Amino acid sequence: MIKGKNYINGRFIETKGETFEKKNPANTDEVLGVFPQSEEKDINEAVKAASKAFPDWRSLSRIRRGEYIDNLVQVLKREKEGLSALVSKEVGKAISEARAEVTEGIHMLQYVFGTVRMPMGDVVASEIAEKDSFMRRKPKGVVAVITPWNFPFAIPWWLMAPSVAEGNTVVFKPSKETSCIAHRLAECIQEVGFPPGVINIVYGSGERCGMFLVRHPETVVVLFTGSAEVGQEIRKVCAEYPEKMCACEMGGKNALIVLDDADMNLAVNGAVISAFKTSGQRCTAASRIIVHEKVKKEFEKRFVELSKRMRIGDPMDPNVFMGPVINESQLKKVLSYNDLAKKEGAEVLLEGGRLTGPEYGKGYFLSPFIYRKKHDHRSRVLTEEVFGPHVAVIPVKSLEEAIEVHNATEYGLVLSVITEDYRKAREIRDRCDYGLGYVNLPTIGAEVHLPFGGVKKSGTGLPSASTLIDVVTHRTAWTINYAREIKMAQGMKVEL
Ligand code: UN1
Repeated sequence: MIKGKNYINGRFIETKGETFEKKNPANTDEVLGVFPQSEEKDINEAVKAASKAFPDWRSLSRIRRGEYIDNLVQVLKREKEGLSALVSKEVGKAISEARAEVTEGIHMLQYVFGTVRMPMGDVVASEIAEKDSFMRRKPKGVVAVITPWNFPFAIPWWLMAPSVAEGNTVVFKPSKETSCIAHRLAECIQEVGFPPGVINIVYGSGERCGMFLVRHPETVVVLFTGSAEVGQEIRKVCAEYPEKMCACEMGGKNALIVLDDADMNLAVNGAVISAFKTSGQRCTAASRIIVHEKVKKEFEKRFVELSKRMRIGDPMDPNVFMGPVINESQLKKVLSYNDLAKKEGAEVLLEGGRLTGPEYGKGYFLSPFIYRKKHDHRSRVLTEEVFGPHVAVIPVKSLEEAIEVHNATEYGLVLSVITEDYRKAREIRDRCDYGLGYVNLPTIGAEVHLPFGGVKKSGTGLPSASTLIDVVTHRTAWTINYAREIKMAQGMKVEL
């Protein structure tokens, strides 16, 4: 069992106050760790350490900062199997998915390490021949990183790696649900020997410590991934400060669109992977399958058959496809949406519910719930994010209707279209609202060197992963005159 301590200024800090426990969602008898519930004073201490570390860290060469990242990659690679097992246990995701997540986090660090020797700006011409202008990126200061439980390894690195490589310092508050993995990250960060204060980690709830981090006058950037409701609250708080900016990645009501010419194997496998990997608890998961009437019958039959075959159980068992959901409240939320679908008149294609019995009794296991429902913009189940193994099949009569139904939610994160017709795929590409689009693939599985972020209620228009550099640096203009006199642009006269 892990006894977690806040990691501030390069040290694990003893705290006396309240604590909270983290349990294994597949077996709630097992306590995985105990952590301090941090308060305002702990946040203040962490931000102070990050502020103090900023000037020296910023002064290091970008390449030298990158070397810390490279050293971190070596440590994380060595620890990969243990980290993957911990992710699987703590989140309940299948071990192969946990390994993929750790790989994804390492990829982000490798990507960032590569960028430190790449240009950090541009040189541009001036109207005046004797002038050179530079566009240079400068770090901003202390970055607050607040992350969700569903990707406790990869998302923190998507956000922290570019932040620190560019010369910022970080205070990281993980979800309470994944404090164990954050604690292991702190140990790896300490082993690498990052200068004290460059990365600080504090545990606790969003309300009791996350919001203090957002409100702290010295956190100039807030990077948040989580629900649209919390994201919106964070945006409002940030707007009260003159220079604080935030980049929020929030949920989705993603769709897989199966057109009338679709390859059925791609459609059916793509639907199962999109809807049920990580028990549907990815912001990239598809909870809507928009299917052309012509292929609906075959698609539904095969989709239900394949979903029934999915092995559900202990996520550490390599043959298991779907583990438990994260906690009791998530489980209840999914069940209430299953009920709501029926109340809204959905036709149930595969009944889902809580699994009981010896293999499941101690965890939060759910079986998949699949239903058919015609689109209706007033329907809550067809427009609200559920975050669980709950998926709607929505029949449509044409490409036109598929596009209309796709766009009829407040979200816009991921879409996928299954088609053999490149013209139809292009219509989807250009007319649908999304941040990540796929053709003949599931909606999940983005790679780190692409932008990751959605439109509408899904994001703030500042994608993370590779493009986060735009958020954590300020683009400055720097102009030098090589002449012995002053010559102005725009034809401005300077003679008196
Ligand atoms: C998330 O669900 O919050 O594209 C992140 C994917 C993963 C990342 C998901 N690479 O499914």
